[in-house]
Amino acid sequence: MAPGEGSVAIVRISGTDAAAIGRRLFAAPGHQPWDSHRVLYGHVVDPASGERVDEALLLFMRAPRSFTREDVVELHCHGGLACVQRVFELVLAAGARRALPGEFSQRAFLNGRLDLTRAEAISDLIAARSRRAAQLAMAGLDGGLQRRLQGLRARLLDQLAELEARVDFEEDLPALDAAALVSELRGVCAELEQLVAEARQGELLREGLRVAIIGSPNVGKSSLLNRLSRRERAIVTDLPGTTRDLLESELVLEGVPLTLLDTAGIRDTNDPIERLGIERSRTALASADAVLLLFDLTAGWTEAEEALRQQVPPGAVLLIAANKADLAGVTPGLVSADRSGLGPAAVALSALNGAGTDALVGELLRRCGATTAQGLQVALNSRQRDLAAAAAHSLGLVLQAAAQQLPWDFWTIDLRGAVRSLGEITGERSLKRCWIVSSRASALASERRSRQWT
Ligand SMILES: Nc1nc2c(ncn2[C@@H]2O[C@H](COP(=O)(O)OP(=O)(O)OP(=O)(O)O)[C@@H](O)[C@H]2O)c(=O)[nH]1
Ligand SMILES: [Mg+2]
Repeated sequence: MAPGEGSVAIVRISGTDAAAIGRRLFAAPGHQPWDSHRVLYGHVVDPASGERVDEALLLFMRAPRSFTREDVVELHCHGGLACVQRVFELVLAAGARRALPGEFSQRAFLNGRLDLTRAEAISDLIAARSRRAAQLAMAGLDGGLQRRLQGLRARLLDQLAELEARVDFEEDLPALDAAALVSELRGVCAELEQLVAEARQGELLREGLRVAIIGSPNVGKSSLLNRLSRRERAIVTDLPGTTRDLLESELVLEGVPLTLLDTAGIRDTNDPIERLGIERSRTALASADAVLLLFDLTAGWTEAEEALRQQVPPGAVLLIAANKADLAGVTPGLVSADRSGLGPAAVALSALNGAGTDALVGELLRRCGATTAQGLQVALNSRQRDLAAAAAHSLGLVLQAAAQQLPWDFWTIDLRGAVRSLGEITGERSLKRCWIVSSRASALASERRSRQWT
C-alpha cells in the first residue's frame, strides 16, 4: 500500500465551530439525531455544488467529553489519497485550519485532559518500533509515570510545608524532626536517581541502537547481517571487497529495535570505489552506539583487527566476535576465559550456519544494557530525565544544607527548586504550586497552634 493510502481515513475537527462545519458538509439521510457520541451514516457533500464527495460516517463528541475537551467531529471517510484530500479541502474551505503536529494533544493538555507525560506518551506510542516500546508508552499513557512523579512531588511538598511553617511560625510549632525529614528527602532523591538511571534503558527501547558490523574484508560481515535479518539483504561472495556501500537493515531483537549497518571491509586499497566505501565504514564506526568487530578464525586476530579496535569510539559498546567457527573446528557460543586461540573474542559463531548467533545477540544486548530494560515499568524521556536529574541535584543541595545545619530557609530554596522541576515534568502550573505550598504551610501552622491551645 502506498504511504497515506488505507481503507479508512479519519478527518478530525476540534473547536467551537466543529459541529457547524460538520453539519455544513455532511448529509445524513432520514432522521438521524445529532446526539453526542452517536455515529451517523451519510455523505460528505460539497456545499457549493451539492456533489457527493464520499460515503462516510460522522462521529460528534460534545465538549468536554472528547479528547481535546472541545467539540470534536470526526469524518470517517474512505482512505484513498484523492478522496481524503477532497474532504480535507472542503473542511478547510468551511473555516477550519490544518492542525499543527501534536496540536490535538497540546489542546488536550491545555484543557487539563492530559498531563505532559501522557501527551508525550502518545507520540511515543505512535513512534514505537517494537512491542516492548509500545507497552512502555502505554504505561505512560495510562498515567503510570504521572502517578509516580506526582507521588514523589507530594512527598516533597509535605516536607516543604513542614519547613516553611518553621520559617514563618517556628516559635508556635513543636521542634522539627530534622532526621526524619532528611531521611524522607534521601528516599525521594534515591528514587529520582533510579528513574534517571533507567531512562537510558527506556531510550534504548524507544529509539533503538545503531550497530555497525566492521572488520577486514571477507570475514563474514554481510553473511552475519543476512543471518540476523533473516533475509538475503546483502550480497555475499568469497571475493574480498564485495560490499562497497553502507547497507542498513532494521530489525527488532528481543524487543529492542536495531539498525544494523553492514560496512565495506576495511583495508588499504587503490580501488577508488572501495576507498569511498571504506570512508563510509569509518563514518558508521564513529556514529554507532555499538560496534560488532568481526574477524575470521581461519585467519586469526591480526594487526589489522588490532588497528580497527583502536578506532572504536570510547562511548560505543564494543563486542568482538570470531566468525567461521565451523571451519576452525571451534565450539560456537560465549567464549570462556580458558579457550585459547580465540584472541580477544567474546563470542565464537558461524554466520554461515547460524550457530552462536543467539549468544552474540544476547551478549550484545546485555552489554548495551538492554537486558535490564525488559523489566522496566516506566521510563523517562530525555526532557523528563533532565528535569528529574535537576530535581535530584536540588535535593542534594538541601541535604548539604542539612548536613551543615544551616537555617531552614536555606533548605527551602532548593527544596522549592526540586518541587518546581518535578512539576515541570508533568506540566503543573507554577502559580497553583506556590499557592498550595503557602496555604498548606499556614494551615499546618494554624492547626498545630490550635492543637497547642486546646
Ligand atoms: N564456512 C563459513 N564461511 C563463511 C562464514 N561466514 C561467511 N562465510 C563466507 O565467507 C565469504 C565472505 O563472506 P561475506 O559475508 O561476503 O564477507 P564480508 O565480510 O561481508 O566481506 P566484504 O564485503 O568483502 O568485506 C563468503 O564466501 C561466505 O559464504 C562462516 O561462518 N563459515
Ligand atoms: Mg560484505
